[in-house]
Amino acid sequence: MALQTVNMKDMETKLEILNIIKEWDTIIIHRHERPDPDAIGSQCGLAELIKANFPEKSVFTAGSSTGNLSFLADMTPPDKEDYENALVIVTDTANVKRIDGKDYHLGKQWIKIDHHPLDDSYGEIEWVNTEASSCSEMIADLWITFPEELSMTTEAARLLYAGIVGDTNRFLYNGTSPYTMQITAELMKYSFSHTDLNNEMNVIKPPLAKLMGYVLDQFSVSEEGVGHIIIDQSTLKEMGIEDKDTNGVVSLPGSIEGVKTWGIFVQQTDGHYRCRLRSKGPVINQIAKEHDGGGHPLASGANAADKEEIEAILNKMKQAADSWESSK
Ligand SMILES: [Mn+2]
Repeated sequence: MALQTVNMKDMETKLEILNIIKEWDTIIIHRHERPDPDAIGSQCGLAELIKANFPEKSVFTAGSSTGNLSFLADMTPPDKEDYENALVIVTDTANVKRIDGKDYHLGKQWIKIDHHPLDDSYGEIEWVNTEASSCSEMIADLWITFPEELSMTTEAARLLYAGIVGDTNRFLYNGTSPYTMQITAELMKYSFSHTDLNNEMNVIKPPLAKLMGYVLDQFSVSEEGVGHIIIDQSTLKEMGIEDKDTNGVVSLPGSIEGVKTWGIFVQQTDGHYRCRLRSKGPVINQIAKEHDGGGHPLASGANAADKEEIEAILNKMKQAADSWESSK
């Protein structure tokens, strides 16, 4: 097994995390709300690894049910008492307020493992690797780094593979590195069916297919190359779609000719708009930060109180697109 070259990055932190995991009998793993495959893959992949290598430990996975992604894993939630003598690990979650399962603070020790830019420090140990494609890649990296101490299982490999495929949009996003491909190749040596898994991840429910049609039809692009669409509550209701299902259309506008950066603005039940900002070059996370959000340079989330604030965000994106164009 094992790669020829172990990733030496963050070696001390990885060793520290492995040692802390060994010390605790009870380990509770959290991830972010509205989970995506990487949130579940990193959380449950790590849980599988720990359970397989340290069978005497009690390992729990906390957070709301996984809904559409239950083919990946179901949660094994702890009771409140389980936190009394537990290590809490949070994966794939940049901000404390996005942690799913609000009892995380009851644990006795706290570790953060994440690949988002470091906005909100938390945990006694923070392992943040913004070069990793996904948090699942980081968990696989932990395994590759300590192959004598951690052996992989087919189920953990399946979960970590799903997380990497999810966060890289099937290896298309710029976070995909040669190391991502090497790690994925190692995971593919385990005997899960990646074809079945990919097929399951690619299933689109009919209401989402309708929304995709709506987005492609109604989407507009400015002369600066900034695309946007606003989806209001009445449209969601008409199509029988909930906000959480709109994830499936976020990458869609990226393939329309001339689009450099784009925003999908979905009205929430309280009237405000959840903004998903994406980019093929212009940096947009600073804009997201100025509007109650944050994230990666090319993929961020924000919030807009009303259409005027959406307009303000779009104007900043136009400036970002222009200055990116002139810096080329
Ligand atoms: Mn992620």
